[in-house]
Amino acid sequence: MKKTQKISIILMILCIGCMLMAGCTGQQDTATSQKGKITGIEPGAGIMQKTEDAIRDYDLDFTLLSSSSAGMASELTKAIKEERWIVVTGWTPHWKFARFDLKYLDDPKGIYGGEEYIAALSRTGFDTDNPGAYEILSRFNWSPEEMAGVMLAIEDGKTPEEAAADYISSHPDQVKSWIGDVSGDGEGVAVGYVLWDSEIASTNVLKQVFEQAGYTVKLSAVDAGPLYQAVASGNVDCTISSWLPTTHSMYLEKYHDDLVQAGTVLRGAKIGLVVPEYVTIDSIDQLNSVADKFA
Ligand code: PBE
Repeated sequence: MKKTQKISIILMILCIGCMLMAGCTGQQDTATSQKGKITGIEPGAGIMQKTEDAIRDYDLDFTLLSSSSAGMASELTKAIKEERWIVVTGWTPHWKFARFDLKYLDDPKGIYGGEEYIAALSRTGFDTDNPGAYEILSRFNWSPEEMAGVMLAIEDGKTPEEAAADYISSHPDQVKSWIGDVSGDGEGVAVGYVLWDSEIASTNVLKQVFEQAGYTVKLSAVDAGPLYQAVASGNVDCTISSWLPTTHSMYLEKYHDDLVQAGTVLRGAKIGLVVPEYVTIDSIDQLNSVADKFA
C-alpha cells in the first residue's frame, strides 16, 4: 500500500470514529436538553429565590419558569385535567389543596425551611403616629383554614371585596377581638401587599377591619422587594405579606433595621415544591430521575 493510501484509510477511520462520537453526543444532547420545568410565580417571590437555591443545591436538571400566582394556578389546573406531570412552586394556605389532590415533595436539604409564619410589619414610628391602627395590626391573626376559606371563595368567583365582607359578617366576635375599643376617626392607613392569592385574601379582610374601626385605607399592590422597601422607607404604614423565617429571609436581612414586627398574622404556613398525588415520586432528590416527564 502506498503511503498516501495508508493515510487516507487512517483518515477515513478517524472520520467514521468522529461521526460515531458526534452521533452519540448528539443523542446525549437530546437527553440532557429534555430538562424538566418547574412552573413558578413572580420572580420577586421568596419561593422563587428558594427554588433557584434548590436547583443549585440538589443539582436539578430543571429550569424554573416565572409566571404569576394566577398563571401557576391555571397551568396546574390544565395539567391535572390532562393528567400530565407538573411541578409547581406551592404554598399553604392555598385553595389549590382544597380543589386538587396534591402533595409537597420532601425536601431533605431543608431549602424551603419548616413551618413558616406570616408577620405583620410596620414602618418605624407607625405605633406612635397611629397607635390605634397599630394595635389592630398587631392583634390581627387567624388560622390557615380561615385564610384558605376566603381564598377559595375568591377562586369560586367572588370579588376579594365580597369575600372579605362575607368573612367579616360571619365572624363578628373575632373582628371585635381585633378592633377592641379602637376608633379611627377617618384617619388614613396605607397598607401594602403583593398579589399572591393568600395576601389578596388577608389584605382585603384587614382593610375592611380597619374601615369598620373608622379608618380610611389605601391599598397598594407591589412586588415583594419594592414592598419591603416601601415599608422600610415609610412610604406605606404596614403590610401583612411577610412570610418568615425562611421565605423572605433575604428581604428581612436587608431591611430589618427599618422595620417593626408588629404581630403574627398566621402560624402553620409552608412553602415548597408541589405535585399532583398521581406523580409517583415523593422527594426533590428524585426529580432528576424523571426530569423528562416534566419537560
Ligand atoms: N408566596 C405566598 C410568597 C409569600 C406568600 C409563598 C408565594 C413568596 O414566595 O414570597
